[in-house]
Amino acid sequence: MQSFVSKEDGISPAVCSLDCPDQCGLLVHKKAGKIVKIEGDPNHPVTQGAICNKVRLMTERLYDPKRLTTPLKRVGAKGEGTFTPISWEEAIEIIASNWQELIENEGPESILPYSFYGNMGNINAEGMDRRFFHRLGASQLDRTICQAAGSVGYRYTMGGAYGTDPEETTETKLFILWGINAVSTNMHQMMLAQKARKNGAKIIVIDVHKNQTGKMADWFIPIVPGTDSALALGMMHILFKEKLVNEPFMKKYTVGYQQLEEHVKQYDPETVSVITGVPVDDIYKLSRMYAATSPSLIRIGNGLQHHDNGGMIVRTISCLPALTGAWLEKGGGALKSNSGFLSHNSSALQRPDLLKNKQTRVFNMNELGKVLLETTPPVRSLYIYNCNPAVVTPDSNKVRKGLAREDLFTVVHDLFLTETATFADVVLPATSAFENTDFYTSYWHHYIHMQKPIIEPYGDSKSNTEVFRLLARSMGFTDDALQDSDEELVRQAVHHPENPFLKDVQFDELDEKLYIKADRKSFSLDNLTTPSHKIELYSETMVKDGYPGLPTHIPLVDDGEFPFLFVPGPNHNFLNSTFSNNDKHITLEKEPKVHINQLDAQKLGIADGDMIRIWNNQGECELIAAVGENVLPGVLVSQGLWADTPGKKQLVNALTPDRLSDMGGGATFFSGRVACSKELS
Ligand SMILES: Nc1nc2c(c(=O)[nH]1)N[C@H]1C(S)=C(S)[C@@H](COP(=O)(O)OP(=O)(O)OC[C@H]3O[C@@H](n4cnc5c(=O)[nH]c(N)nc54)[C@H](O)[C@@H]3O)O[C@H]1N2
Ligand SMILES: Nc1nc2c(c(=O)[nH]1)N[C@H]1C(S)=C(S)[C@@H](COP(=O)(O)OP(=O)(O)OC[C@H]3O[C@@H](n4cnc5c(=O)[nH]c(N)nc54)[C@H](O)[C@@H]3O)O[C@H]1N2
Ligand code: SF4
Ligand SMILES: [Mo]
Repeated sequence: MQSFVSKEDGISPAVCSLDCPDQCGLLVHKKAGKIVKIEGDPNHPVTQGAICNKVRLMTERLYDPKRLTTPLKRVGAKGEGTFTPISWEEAIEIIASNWQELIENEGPESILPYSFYGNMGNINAEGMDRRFFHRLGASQLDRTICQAAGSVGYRYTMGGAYGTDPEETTETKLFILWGINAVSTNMHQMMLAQKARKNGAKIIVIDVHKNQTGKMADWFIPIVPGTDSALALGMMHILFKEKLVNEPFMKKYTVGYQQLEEHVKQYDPETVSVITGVPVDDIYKLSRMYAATSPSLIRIGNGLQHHDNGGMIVRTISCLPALTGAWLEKGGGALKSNSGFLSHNSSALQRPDLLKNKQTRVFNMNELGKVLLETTPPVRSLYIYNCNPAVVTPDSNKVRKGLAREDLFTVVHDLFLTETATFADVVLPATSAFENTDFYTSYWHHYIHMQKPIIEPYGDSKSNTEVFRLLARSMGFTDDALQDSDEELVRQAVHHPENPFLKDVQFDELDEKLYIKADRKSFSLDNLTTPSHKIELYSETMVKDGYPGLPTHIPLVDDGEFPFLFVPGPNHNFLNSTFSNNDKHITLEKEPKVHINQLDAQKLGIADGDMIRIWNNQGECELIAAVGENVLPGVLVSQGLWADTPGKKQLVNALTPDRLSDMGGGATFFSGRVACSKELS
């Protein structure tokens, strides 16, 4: 199957490969072997033909003249970006001989893979790569940059990544979009909410930035960054005090509600208002509305967990639906991630047995700068794919200093010569997802998708799986598992009888139908995957893990004297750093802005449209001030991970801390402090 790409023109169904919860069904139009148009698949049950602008313009990226077509070898200084084309044979030979030498002299753990989900396809993002590096015995990477803290926090309450089925949210009557910029980052949830709104639903947005989503809300509630646990606890205080809780539900389905009632007495609305900046009256109004409106859904975003206390924030918010019993109603409950419903057979896919019980060291991806500059014995080689750490990883000046090390042998596999790739010794050209076989599992809706290749590989590009097969052969690794075809990899991974929601899904059926919905019938509030099988308002496991057993507000880490909290999130027209190098997308996004409250701007003599300097002890950047009331005083919000551009200083991660969050070793992008001024350096 995977080697066969139809020569025929026509329209093929496909799935979006990007790291986005919506995982849209697409229709890809092909003419003379080239993709000429991408649109939404109107038959897709959830995404129903609507797609974002980014992917509607994807052909610009697929055929961008800057796309890599051959392997490259560095001829200039690291970071300078001067390369010469080489053959695949030469590229693989350089990599294999470097690694063989390193393995002999310094051991396999001197080699570190570094990747994330630039392509969400499971076999290309966490399949053959894992097999290969397990067999090699490389150091391992803890992939914590995105949702780690919140996932752990949510799991303490609910047992795993199980939430409301988004398809049922047309029935929802109250949406609380909490720390999620859904208009940009989960557009179909917004569309479903709009549909529900026609039937009288209300949309509340709780955010530190009145962005595109906040502007569409019926009620926007601005909050001080990192204080959402306090607000949720204040709501619980009112729900208990005013007897708005659903006692029979709590009795039947939860652990610890009586302790919680006592515990939240300290979070009276006056105290909470001082912490959160939310007026006392609004805390009452929100709590009463939440209790009175049913079904209610809390859509928990990833933004609000990119904080020092992000795990506890999500842990706390996810307790709320249990107080009102919102879970019992169709369209009610909470939705952080639904990936639990679609979990595949990861041990069959990743083959941890190839490690042969070796305990290799593990590095947290958020600490890449430290890992490269401070580890002994040192990491001597990086293999980077599906990821652009020179732009996306916190404290990026430190990351780049590490990448510039002369004694570090770096390979980057990507579609473009990214900022990260400019530091590589060898660059390998990657296929796009439309050139690959893979399967995809959404972390929002309940569908598993099959993707078959629609076009031939661009230039001499190769998929991730194919490169690892070549590397395995060249390294003399003879294990059959390292030569399995893409189809075999998918087949092994989707066969997962242990996941009750996918137990009946077979490869052949998926291959034929292209998407199948997980069967959530066996999901039961009586039988959650927490230790008690109930919703754990009090968690013994948390106590064992060193946290308070009850949801608690824990302030952000003291990050020094700088006057502003800096929240540099994603933007509408890029997908993390993807598209930030594509002209059409840059034009749509216009320029990198930083939102500042007018009171702060006035004090600093900053006018709307001024280029301002933002700095802290780690570095600086220059962004264009958007003055107004979209953020609270003391907060700066920027949007987008902009590409390096000559003469501009727009690398926001130069300023973000590489501290780890309270849970899961997550990132703390939004908990850093900065100063700003009109004076440029
Ligand atoms: N267009 C587009 N879509 C994307 C992405 C993209 O880059 N562009 N990225 C994809 C990826 S990988 C992810 S993880 C998701 C991320 O998408 P979301 O889950 O929406 O997360 P963010 O956009 O990072 O942040 C969401 C909101 O949280 C707010 N926020 C920050 N701190 C706090 C806080 O302390 N409290 C509250 N209440 N709000 C806070 C921010 O202002 C922002 O509006 O989107 C995915 N989809
Ligand atoms: N300041 C700040 N920083 C952030 C965030 C934030 O909100 N603020 N968000 C964070 C979050 S949530 C995330 S998830 C990370 C995301 O960070 P990354 O995972 O680095 O995501 P992208 O920037 O989209 O880069 C993905 C890269 O993978 C490449 N790629 C795509 N498909 C393939 C393929 O099949 N093979 C190979 N080899 N390469 C491929 C793309 O061309 C692109 O260069 O960023 C984090 N960084
Ligand atoms: S990026 Fe998200 S919204 Fe856009 S097409 Fe892909 S899955 Fe759909
Ligand atoms: Mo993410």
